[in-house]
Amino acid sequence: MSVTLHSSLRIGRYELAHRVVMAPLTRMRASEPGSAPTSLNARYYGQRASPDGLIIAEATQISWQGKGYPRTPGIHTDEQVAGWKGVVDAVHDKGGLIFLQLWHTGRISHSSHRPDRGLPVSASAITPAGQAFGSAFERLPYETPRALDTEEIPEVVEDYKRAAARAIFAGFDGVELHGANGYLIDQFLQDRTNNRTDQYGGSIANRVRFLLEVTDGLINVCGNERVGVRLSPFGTVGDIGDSDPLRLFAHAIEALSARRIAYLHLIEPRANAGVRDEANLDAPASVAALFRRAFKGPLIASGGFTKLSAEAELKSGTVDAIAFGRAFIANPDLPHRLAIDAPLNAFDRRTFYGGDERGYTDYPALASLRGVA
Ligand code: 8OZ
Repeated sequence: MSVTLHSSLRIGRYELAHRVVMAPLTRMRASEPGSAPTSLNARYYGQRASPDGLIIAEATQISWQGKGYPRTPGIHTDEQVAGWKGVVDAVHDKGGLIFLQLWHTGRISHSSHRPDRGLPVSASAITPAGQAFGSAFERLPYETPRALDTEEIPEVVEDYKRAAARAIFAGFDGVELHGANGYLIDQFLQDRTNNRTDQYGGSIANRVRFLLEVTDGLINVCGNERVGVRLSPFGTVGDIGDSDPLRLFAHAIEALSARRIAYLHLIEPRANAGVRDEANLDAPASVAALFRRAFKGPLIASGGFTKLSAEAELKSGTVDAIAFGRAFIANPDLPHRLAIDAPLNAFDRRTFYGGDERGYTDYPALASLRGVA
């Protein structure tokens, strides 16, 4: 029988009932100050949970230094851990699984997000093109980041490990390392943002070192079966780029494969198109197809999939699961709707970031549309 969105799948130590994964989605609705998840956030995730279905919770900073946007949550204080416990419980109450995405924004930040007003840090002191978000959602010129000293890098790795330990303590089933979209890990990986001359810069092996040290740190804390990694080869978000992305990402992905992590999560570069900047016309049609053979474990792809295109990908064997973003924002019961070919609610882009329950917890499930309690 051929694989569909509703065939089961083993991911690490978990047996998923279906392959409709909720993608990590920044919604900027944590408490401020404090950057802690709230009961509204718990309600939102609980609505989107399904029995043995996987949710990857939104990008969550590992430290104040890693914070880059207003009202994004953290996992480095007791208050944040308590908030996340509420989220995890709401998902587990419905029999769902939830991983937390661990995030350091690096240079895609602004000093105003940090209690100590320190400059953003990065692999190198290279200013991004574009504008930062200030703490009141205003747009500000990016600052030139401070390059991390070689001796500081183990401290950042420790921040990732502490965040992972807190995530497990809060009850998460695993963690996903955010290595995508031009944030800190990507800033080390790609040569547009990394001109270091120490063991973290120069050769591909050196630029991949930080990703692997962090991954090994997370494996140390959680075990390889509870660690996933998300990458965005050929992406352009965050003014990122590399002179040889094919060789760079093949090297990174083979090294992750050897570590037998729970899954690899790739963002298709076409996801850029129409959403943010222009599409990268140098990008391959499918990075999942390109790197499929380099990674031996489960592969999740995301980026503008519909049921039709998702099932075609699964059937062709290019990927093992599909992560849905915008469709999950607007359809709390997305796995069920896809299973029965029900029509989908349309999403409203104006309420993606910031605000309250509107455009967040008020998208109706089918049952309520049909008048069932
Ligand atoms: C949208 C707005 C802010 C951040 C990413 C975490 O692109 C994000 C993000 C998305 O990975």
